[in-house]
Formats: sequence, C-alpha cells, structure tokens
Amino acid sequence: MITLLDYGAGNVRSVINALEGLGASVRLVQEPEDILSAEKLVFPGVGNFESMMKILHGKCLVEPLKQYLHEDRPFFGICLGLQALFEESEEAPGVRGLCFLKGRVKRFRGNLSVPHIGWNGLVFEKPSQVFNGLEGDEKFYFVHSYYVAPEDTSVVLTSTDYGARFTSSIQVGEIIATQFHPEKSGQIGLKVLENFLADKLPRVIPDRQPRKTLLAKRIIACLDVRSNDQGDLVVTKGDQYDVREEGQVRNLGKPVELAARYYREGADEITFLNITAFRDFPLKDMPMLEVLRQTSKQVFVPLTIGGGIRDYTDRTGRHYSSLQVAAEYFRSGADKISIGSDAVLIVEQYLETGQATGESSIELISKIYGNQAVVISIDPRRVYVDSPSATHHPVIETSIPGPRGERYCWYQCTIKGGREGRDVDAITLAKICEELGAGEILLNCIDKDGTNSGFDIELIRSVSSAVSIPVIASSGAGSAEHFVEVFKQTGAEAALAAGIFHRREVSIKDVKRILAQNGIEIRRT
Ligand code: 1PR
Repeated sequence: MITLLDYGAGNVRSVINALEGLGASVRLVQEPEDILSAEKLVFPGVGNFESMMKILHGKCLVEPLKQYLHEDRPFFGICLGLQALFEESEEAPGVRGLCFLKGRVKRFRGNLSVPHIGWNGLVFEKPSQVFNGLEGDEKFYFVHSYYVAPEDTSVVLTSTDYGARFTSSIQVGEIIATQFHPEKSGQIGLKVLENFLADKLPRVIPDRQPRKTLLAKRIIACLDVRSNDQGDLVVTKGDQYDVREEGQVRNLGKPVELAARYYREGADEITFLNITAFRDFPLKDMPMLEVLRQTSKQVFVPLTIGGGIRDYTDRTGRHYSSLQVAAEYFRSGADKISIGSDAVLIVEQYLETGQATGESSIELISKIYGNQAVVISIDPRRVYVDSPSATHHPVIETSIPGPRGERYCWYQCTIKGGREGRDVDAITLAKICEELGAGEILLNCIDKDGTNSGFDIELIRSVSSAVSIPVIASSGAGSAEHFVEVFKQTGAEAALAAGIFHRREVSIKDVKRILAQNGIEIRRT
C-alpha cells in the first residue's frame, strides 16, 4: 500500500497510474494522520513553491510530514516534492520549506532555455537501491526552472548537467527524492519506481557513468483529434489545416491506440489537439477527457492537450473559467495544456492596453500549475510584402519568395484553427506569451502543414531566437533529414510531426537513428 500526497496541483494521475501499473494499491492522503500511518509515502509535486507550502500549511500537513521524514521512513519525492525538503526557494523568497535538508532552491541562469524541459542523463554519485537494473546511460524526463543546492553534498544521489552541474536527486537513509519525473520517463522511470516499491534491494551503482550529461532533442508525435461526421472521435490530419477529403473528415485511427503505438515506438512526448474545441466546449466533449484518462494509463511519457482552453459561458448562463477547463484536463492525465486562439486574443488586448491583466488564462494557469505546464500553440501563415516598410509587423527576408516574387514576409497569427487571421505576428506573440508566463511554444505553420516539404526554418529560427523558453518546431516534416535540418539550423528544442507518423512513411526510430548519425543527442529506447 502506497500513500500518495496529492495537494491539488498538476498531474498526480500519471503517478497513480504508474504505481498501480506496477501492482501497488494507492491511497490518497485525506487527513494529517494518513501521513503518519503510511508504509511508504510518495510526494509528487509540480507547480509553484509558494502555493504548495500554502496548501500544505492549510491542510495541516507540514508537521506530520516533518515527523515522517525525521523518523527516516520510506519516502519518494518528485520534482517540487524534492524542492520542498529544503529551507527556501528563489521562486518564493521568504517562504519556508520543510527544512529537512539544509540548502536553497535556485533558478537556472545564463544563456539557457528555461524551463529545463526534456530528457537528460544522470551522473551517479553514490549507490542506491533505486538504481537496480539501470545500465547508467539512460535518460529521464525533467521539467523545471529551479534546482536544489544542498549544503551537505553527501546527500547528493545523482547530478545532471544543464549549463552547470546541478543535483538531480538526493538520498538520505530511506528518503529519496528526484528532480526528474520517473512516472514520465518511460520504462526506465517505471523501473526506478518499482525499485522503490520493492523491499530490501541491494544498493548498487550502474556500470556506465556519463562524464557529462546532455539534454536530448525531443521527438513529439501529434494527434489532431475531432469528431467525424458519424460522431466518433478520430485522429485526423489536414493539408494546410483542411482535414476533409471528398467531403469527409480524414480518419487516420483511434486516438488511444495511436498514442500507445507512438509510446512503444519511442516518442518522447505525445500531443493531442482537440481541433474543433474552439466551437464545441471541451468539458462537454467528455470523450476527449476519456481519451486522456485511457492514454495516461498506458503511456508513460509527457502528454500535452490543446483545444478550447478559454473562459466559457454555456446556454444556461453557467460560467467556466479557463482554469477550470485546464484543471479538468490535468485531472484526466495531461501534463501540459496548450493554448491557441485565446493566446492571440490575450496578446491583442495586451498590445492595446500595454499591460497584463493578471487574469488571462496564461497567467492564471501558469501561476497555479507552473510555467512548464503552459504551452502556446501558434498557427501562423505567411503574409508576403514587397518591402519591410509595407507593414508595421517585423518581417524576414525570405529565401522562398511570394507568388508575385515578394522577398519579404511576416507571420500572421490566426485563431479558430486558421480560419481567422489577426493583426498580430508570431514573433511578438511568442515574446508576450513568455512574459505572461508561458513555458513553451508549439510553433506550427499553416503554409507547411501536411506538405511533407520540411519545416519552415526561417519562421522557427526567428521565433526561437526571440524567446528563451523552448520552441517545438512543427508542420511540414516529410523525412528524417528534415529533423536534422531543423535542429542544426534553428534553436528548436523539439520537433513535432503528424502525417508521416500516421501514414507510417517514416518511423520515430528512423528519425532518431538519423539524428544520432548526425551527432544530435536523442533519447534511446
Ligand atoms: O485554438 O486553443 O482551441 O486550440 C486549437 C488547437 O487545434 C490549436 O493548437 C491548433 O493548432 C489546432 N488546430 C485547429 N485546427 C486545426 C486543423 O488542422 N484544422 N491543427 C488544428 C493544427 C497542426 C499541427 C500538426 C502539424 C504537423 N494541427 O499540430 O499536427 O502541422 O503536421 P505534419 O507533420 O503532418 O505537417 P484552440
């Protein structure tokens, strides 16, 4: 029996799914006493240090947690569940943590994309029972902007390199805590959790020890989902966003089955886009929530869901906030939500008034669930002009001239799945969304979508060099070489594709093999 501390933020569903999948029974902490009666306690945390401590205090969980830790009983903390063990965090100056270990939680600085998102390795500093079965060169999934700096370095279990070397897990007696997410680290992450669940394993150190760890470029499989004309939820795929063929919605398979296939084939993340959610309120679209629930039971890599994240009032006048919509997606198994149309409207308002409201979906969701949980999906389209002075938007000089030979273009943001162009460009949108708290940019391109002609390198280069959050390159992948090109020629941290994977034209394994041959760091599965 595992006791799980769910203080209400982020996706604990995936931790529960991972533990139950390993045969454990999981009970949730309801009362402070449940902590002291736990046989083994798991404390997963994502989100914000201050709101976590506030909730722990509010629920009177701080004292029992401290007592449990000081009694040296089996404990596994994940992400914020590691940071909570320390005295304080730069994320929330003046807020005391659990103070079980001496030291502070610091923010990544320097010329790095922050958050640190993706698959990175471990340098093993001392033996542990949780390393049983590991070879040593595996990668684990990280997603965080802060890292722990223990005063007593003998507690450090593993280190990881990102800019500088930081502590990626600690162990003191029976207390183990990791900055990475074992529940989102595929089969190898499940192995670590299984070792924690097992009794009396020897403490070992893996044979292969990387000298320096490297963050892998991520390969993401994207599933555009909508109801077909018969009312079934299907994975579809557009050509420049047109998903109909001979009048019918293209049907490329069932969402849960396809996601499970991509997980087995080595996808580093899976993204679902509920593409008609801008007109159909997603909380009414229960099948999509069910798709997430079913997928998160069998897919142990990060899941992003987009579509319909905005405020909504239904016919009876009942109001739903974007935060409620996001919360429902997180509860159903999403790790990140992606905001499309609403982000454009938020940025338009920001440009008009020159200030943030503090009430937008981007601000509210990132405050509660953390920046890393908020992805902005941009759907831009090229607008060609003869000269930079022909528009007030930032232009690029393009190597792909327009239909009348124009040498310049800007990237117009659209809403409602490309149906409506707005007076905002993709670079400005990305910058303002970063300022408002977004943690990642999913950069589509309507001109390239479904064409198999390669990513829009000029667009991706412009946006990735304008922001410091990670950019996911999307739209147009037609071969494994296109992924090499996008990683070599732009600052993208991840690349996403749909059509070539759905139609089995190129496999995820082939993409990774070619990337590795070209010296690009990837996660092997
Ligand atoms: O506006 O917050 O409700 O979110 C709606 C979401 O649905 C947005 O993220 C938007 O990108 C997406 N969407 C809306 N309509 C469509 C459509 O295709 N008609 N799909 C759509 C966008 C684009 C990519 C695609 C890549 C890779 N799909 O995600 O998967 O272009 O494709 P490829 O590799 O085949 O070229 P909101």
